[in-house]
Amino acid sequence: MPLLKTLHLFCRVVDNYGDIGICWRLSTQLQREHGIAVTLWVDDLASFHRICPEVDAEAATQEIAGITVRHWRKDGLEFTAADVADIVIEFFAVDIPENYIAAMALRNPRPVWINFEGLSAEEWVEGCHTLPSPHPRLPLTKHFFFPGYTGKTGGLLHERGLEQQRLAFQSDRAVVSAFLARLGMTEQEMAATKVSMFCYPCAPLEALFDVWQHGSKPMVCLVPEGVATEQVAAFMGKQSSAGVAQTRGALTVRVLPFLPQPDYDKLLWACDYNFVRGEDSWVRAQWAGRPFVWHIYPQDENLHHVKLRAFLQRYAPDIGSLNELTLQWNAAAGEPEWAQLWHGFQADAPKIAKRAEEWVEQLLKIGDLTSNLLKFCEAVHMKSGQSTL
Ligand code: TRH
Repeated sequence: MPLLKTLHLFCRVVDNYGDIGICWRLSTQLQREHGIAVTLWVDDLASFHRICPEVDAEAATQEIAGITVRHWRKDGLEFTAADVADIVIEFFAVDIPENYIAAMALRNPRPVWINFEGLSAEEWVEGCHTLPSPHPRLPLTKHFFFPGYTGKTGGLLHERGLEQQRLAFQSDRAVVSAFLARLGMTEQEMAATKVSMFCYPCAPLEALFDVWQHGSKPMVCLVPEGVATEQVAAFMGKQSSAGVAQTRGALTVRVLPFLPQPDYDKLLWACDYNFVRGEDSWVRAQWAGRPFVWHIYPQDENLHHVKLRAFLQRYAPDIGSLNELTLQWNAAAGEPEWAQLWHGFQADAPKIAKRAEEWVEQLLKIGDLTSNLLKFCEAVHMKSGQSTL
């Protein structure tokens, strides 16, 4: 039996799907693999519904896959000490309600309070992971928990059995074909080089479409609905919805429905190359063991370029073509010559594919984030010795 049995996770959707995507993944893993009773407070059920169609975007409270999901409206919520969980997580430094914090201070024992941070490959993360931050007035201490790439960080989210599922899927051509056929792909498209595309609207996708269109080998680019809509419409010659495909030269662009999270994993497993973005799809592409290009979430003053370079330095310092294509994709270097960049990347494809597989092995050694998080929470709980007020 776990020492700490209940957990409240507070998620505010700043934009897009990464905030809720990560919180949902964490919640399900805590519940399924560790038997924790999770309540997920989230302020945007419509975004949640897109990655998890079981979600009712109108319900104030609902039970999904054993997790209590509560629509987090800013006002009108009352909390007493009895409402507070053993572990309280604020995601990406979200402000949890003041009256909830007051109730935390009255609870006996006090909860373990975690600020769950964003993923970065930068070195400073090791120094900040698990740091305490005492509340200025109340007898409460919050701890920072950072995902990361070394044993001195929290590691990455990774469900038990994920690796076996991936390998079984990727080694069974019939299963892969059945999955792609379900997405509407023809056999001819399946035989082409398959690329999945998930990027921010500012990505220079038209330039890549142009290179692929004039390439010598057939390529299929699979774009979930709502992604890069302008560039896709320009290629298609019209606004396009799920199910629409258009071929020009060697390139077919196919619009897919926006997939439920588990199917998105399968898409990454099925494709030869994956373009991913933000945080969660980027991590899933790493677990897919296939070559990927990351479009990082843009920040003011190009701060994200530092984070991008830190990752490339860790991931593939010796593969110039991958570095160059990724930096150009993120407008982080020079004047792009897209045909040259893509051909360089393709020429190195075997090396890049090998690195992708080696990287999975390396990451698996760190242990999964959810187990690391619970171990840390238990240690904080034991150390604080707060069995009584
Ligand atoms: O959607 P993102 O850009 O999300 C975020 C947010 O912008 C957030 O504010 C920021 O903090 C973070 O990026 C860095 O990209 P991300 O993180 O990859 O999240 C996308 C989620 O959507 C992920 O859980 C995978 C999921 N997804 C599907 O379930 N189906 C799909 O078809 C696609 C394309 C994605």
